[in-house]
Amino acid sequence: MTDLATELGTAELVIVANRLPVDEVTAPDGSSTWRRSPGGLVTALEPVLRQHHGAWVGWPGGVDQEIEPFVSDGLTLVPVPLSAEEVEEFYEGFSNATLWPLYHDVVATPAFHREWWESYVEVNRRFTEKAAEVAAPGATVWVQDYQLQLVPRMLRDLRPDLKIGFYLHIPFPPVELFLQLPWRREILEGLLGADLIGFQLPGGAANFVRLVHERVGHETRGDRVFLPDGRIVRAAAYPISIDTEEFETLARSEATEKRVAEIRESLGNPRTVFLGVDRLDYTKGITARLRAYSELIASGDLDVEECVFVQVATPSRERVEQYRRLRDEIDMLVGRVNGDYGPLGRPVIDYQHVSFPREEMAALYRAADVMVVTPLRDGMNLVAKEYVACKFDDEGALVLSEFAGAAHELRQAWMVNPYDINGMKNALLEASRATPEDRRRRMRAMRAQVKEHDVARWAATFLGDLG
Ligand code: GDG
Repeated sequence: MTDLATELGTAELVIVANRLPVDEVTAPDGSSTWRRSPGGLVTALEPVLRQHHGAWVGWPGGVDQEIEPFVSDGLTLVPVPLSAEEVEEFYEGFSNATLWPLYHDVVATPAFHREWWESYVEVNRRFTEKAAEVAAPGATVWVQDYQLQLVPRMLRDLRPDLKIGFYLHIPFPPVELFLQLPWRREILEGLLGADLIGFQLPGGAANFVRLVHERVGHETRGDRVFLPDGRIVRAAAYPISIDTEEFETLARSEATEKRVAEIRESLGNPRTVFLGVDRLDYTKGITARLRAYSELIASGDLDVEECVFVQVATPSRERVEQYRRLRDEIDMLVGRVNGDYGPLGRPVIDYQHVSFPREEMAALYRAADVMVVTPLRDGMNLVAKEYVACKFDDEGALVLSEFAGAAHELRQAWMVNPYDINGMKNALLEASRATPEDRRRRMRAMRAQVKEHDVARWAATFLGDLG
């Protein structure tokens, strides 16, 4: 037997996630290869997957790709195909236009469609079947995120021998909001198929346990649910993190150092660089943040000759209607502010609707004096942690929304309520005018937090508790 779980039924650890951790790249001659997609999850899980004869089950990202399991960079990957209709109904529909807004405090209105739900059930079953095929007897299966909440139950029915964990990367909503979901009972039952259910924050775990008690009628005590068949399910918080060392190493490199100088130069060597980095998503609070900043420019509290706001908004879910509208809204806002207040050749807001390589991200973080992270609701927000990880000289200030999971750990940030524009304006001013000692004291404390709690520790803790 090889070290790789290429034979069916031999994987001791199976990760089941919506996406495989690779993207298909097509060469000019038409041939295609797979390239590892950057991301903390795969970095964290790679060593454990190797150690434990592991496999990763996920969608390869295209339409109707019938691909046999394969090995890429030493990882065994098991593709789950989706049809064009399923991409529309399961992925863009139920996952991203029903569950995503519902779980983020309905900051956009969730759409409920019965066909989308049917597709969600169908696709969850397909993921389950693949996972059941590759898992060795008694293996551990770790299911990831909101797209796959029915998998734990379906998998337990097929394979009662498995140890099953589930982790939700986004917030689990308050009881009153969750109850809007026509399929609320099925989702709760789906999750209860797991032995351990992980949430970003204790509040999410508590919401879940309360719902199970009130709506499914199971006995609960603390973080435990007692099922009629004698099984005990635990629901607890495991705040996710980043590969802190990797970011710091990247930030310290000479190439980054050089790039930081180039970036500041190209921005006109301003005194203060404000930075926002987000997927272009309505949960991230991009418009309100840019509005707060432009009011400070309009009033003269911030001088356009001395400051610039760099906003990176990575393209995301571009076929979903609400995301298209948001993009137009931001385009209009940035255009208006730059037209009204930007001197020739100097934008007030330098808006980048692109995805940058990781190296460029590290340079941007290092170049930024004030990082502005103001989601209306966010499970964790890794950008805030990445910024802190890159500030090895303890310089820089973080403005952070109370409604990001990260606010529970990065307590020394300038905290804001992203719905309070005046409050955000004050925080932006305070953070940019704080004394170097004050900034350093805060940054040191936050750095100690992310250094100790990195993504490897997150994965090890969850898997340890599951085992
Ligand atoms: C979900 C939850 C939770 C962004 N632009 C570029 C780029 N990024 C990277 C960032 C960061 C990641 O994408 C975004 O992570 P976040 O945590 O900020 O947000 P979501 O994508 O919404 O993630 C969230 C997370 O899952 C993990 O559990 O924290 O709450 O919503 O790593 O650096 N990376 C590169 N170029 C870009 O232009 N290379």
